[in-house]
Amino acid sequence: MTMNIQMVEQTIFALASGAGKAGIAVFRVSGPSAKMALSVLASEKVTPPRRATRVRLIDPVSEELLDEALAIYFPGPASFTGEDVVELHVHGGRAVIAGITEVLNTIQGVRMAEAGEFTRRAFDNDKLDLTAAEGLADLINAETAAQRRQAQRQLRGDLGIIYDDWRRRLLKATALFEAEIDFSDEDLPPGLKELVVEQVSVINNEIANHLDDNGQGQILREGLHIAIVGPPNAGKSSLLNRLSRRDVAIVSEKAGTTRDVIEVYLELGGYPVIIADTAGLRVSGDDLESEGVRRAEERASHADLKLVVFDGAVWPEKDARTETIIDENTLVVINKSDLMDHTKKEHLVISSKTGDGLEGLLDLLKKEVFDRCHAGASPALTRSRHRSALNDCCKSLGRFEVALETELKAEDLRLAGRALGRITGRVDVEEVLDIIFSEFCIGK
Ligand SMILES: Nc1nc2c(ncn2[C@@H]2O[C@H](COP(=O)(O)OP(=O)(O)OP(=O)(O)O)[C@@H](O)[C@H]2O)c(=O)[nH]1
Ligand SMILES: [Mg+2]
Repeated sequence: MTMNIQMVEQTIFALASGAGKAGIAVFRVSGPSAKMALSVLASEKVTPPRRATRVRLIDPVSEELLDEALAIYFPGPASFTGEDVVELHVHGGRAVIAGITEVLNTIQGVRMAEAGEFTRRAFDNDKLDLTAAEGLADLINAETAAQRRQAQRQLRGDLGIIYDDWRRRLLKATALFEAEIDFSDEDLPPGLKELVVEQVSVINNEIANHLDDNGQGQILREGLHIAIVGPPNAGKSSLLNRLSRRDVAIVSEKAGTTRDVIEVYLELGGYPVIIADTAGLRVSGDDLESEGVRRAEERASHADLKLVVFDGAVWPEKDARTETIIDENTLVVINKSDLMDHTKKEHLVISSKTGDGLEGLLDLLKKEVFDRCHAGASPALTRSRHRSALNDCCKSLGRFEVALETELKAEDLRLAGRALGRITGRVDVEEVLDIIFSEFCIGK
């Protein structure tokens, strides 16, 4: 682990709670001068670790009372950052916050924290790995219950454990393989090479399985994209307004009303979705409308799920251009049931006007969203950063399997391990190799 000396010597502080007026605001101070900073501010001597203590915070220059507050001292390394940490729970008014900020800023060796710096220090002090740090960021950004659960898992280290396990096993295999190269003349147990090849293939398969996930974890983190598409005037915008329970898109009896893609962020059954209303599909002489149609088709092609809406007023006439869009990721609905005398129910029939059939559509949507976001028992891949590193790892392992030269094979193994190390932030491959190697007692 490399320590940045300058960073460690400085003590940082920031408002840990959100900006603006609130009942309570929390300051966090971290670093070697944290306790000293508290003694500058607080009139009382605060010593008991991890106990909330009532203090009066005083401006040391004017001797004016800034606030009556609660202070908690977390001595390092048993703190979030691993350093000495002080938390101040103050009244959340702007003047209180400004007063305390001003005093803290004047203390020697204490400065305002930069974005993410507390978590950065926690990472530098081995309090969490990169996947956990990302989990923490996701937890803070989580908007739905399912996102919260996924973020909590990742923060707890569930993903880091999996990636680190693969990395350790790969390092071991690398050590065995290098032993085979370096000590081939000596007394090595027979069948080492075969053992490595088998282990590598097992790891490769496990990673490939993890990658083959239909993107659930990423979809859950980023939101499932649903595109509403169909012919003009079918009632797509009316449906969006119904689903979002807001008047977001303009509805009119004129065909070709919607041009821009209109997005609404919704929660369906605890899962995040982004529903997009699009322009009605048709050939148009109007440049703006044509651009809208182009955008509609592009959006449909990238959507995780398409909600195709046909116009019930002309049913069973179907629009051919819309029909070409239908695939296995499509839900088809016929809108304007109030204008239809529908006896056959082979499709979902709804009315955005009366609300008829909307419950059924919502249930179906929730089920589709669940199927696409729910990852099941094992922790899901949540970020493209992880995916690309895992792909790199698999590529290297694939090259290892086909390479003929021993030196090249060893390099492929090292590259594969390094790719995994990038995910958790453990890139000190050589160091760990040394440890494993020294335990290995070749020939002795
Ligand atoms: N009777 C009836 N009329 C509806 C229903 N849904 C929408 N409409 C009407 O159909 C017309 C078109 O509705 P929109 O929601 O603007 O249709 P659209 O598919 O967004 O149309 P474009 O944006 O032009 O592609 C409007 O006059 C709506 O009031 C419905 O369920 N029943
Ligand atoms: Mg519209």
